[in-house]
Amino acid sequence: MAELEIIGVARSNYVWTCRIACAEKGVEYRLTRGFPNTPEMRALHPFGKIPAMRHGGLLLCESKAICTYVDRAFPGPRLIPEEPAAAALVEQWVSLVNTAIDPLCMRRYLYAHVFPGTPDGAPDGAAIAAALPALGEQLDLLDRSVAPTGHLAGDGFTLADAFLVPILYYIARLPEAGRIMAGLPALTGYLRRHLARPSVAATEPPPPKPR
Ligand SMILES: N[C@@H](CCC(=O)N[C@@H](CS)C(=O)NCC(=O)O)C(=O)O
Repeated sequence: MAELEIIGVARSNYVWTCRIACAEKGVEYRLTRGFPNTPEMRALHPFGKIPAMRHGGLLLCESKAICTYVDRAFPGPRLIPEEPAAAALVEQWVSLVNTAIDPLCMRRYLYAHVFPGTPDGAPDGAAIAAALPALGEQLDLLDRSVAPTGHLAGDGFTLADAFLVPILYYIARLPEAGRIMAGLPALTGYLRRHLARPSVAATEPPPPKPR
């Protein structure tokens, strides 16, 4: 079978999700460096985002499409279950993570720390403060949602967890989110357990460069 190639950079939460999906399925792949908003990525993704994927003649972008393809094209444990109601719950959480949780936690809150656009490169305190009320609400929701089973959808690891864990990993290291999460034992335990999962531990990105 042709080699599968994921194009992007390891630090991207969406690239990490695709790598977790491959690791869960036991799919070997090559990670090819590709940076967002470059001509190379615009040739692979209409908006120049990462990741993209190549497999034989198939070129795909969008992490959900890539992970769903990997799940269906290869044997191994299902990341989206067969059973319609269970599958729908996974789809629901993947959608909530991608349309609400990533935009707030990563694009607004984390970016205000790491890509602040301030003259001296210091974190954007006003943007961080503005994000905190909604951040607290989202983390609280996630804490309540993972409390019953230790997973986001159903009682086993699914694609929903593969989308959420990289986001939590990044924000838990930041002071405000770290403080909020310290008061949310179910979510903290969820993150700790999933970071120890072999597919997640084996694909953990390199540590961020010191500022
Ligand atoms: N909906 C896309 C989002 C991918 C995405 O936002 N990737 C980020 C890196 S984590 C990116 O390429 N950002 C560059 C930009 O938005 O300009 C997916 O699920 O793959």
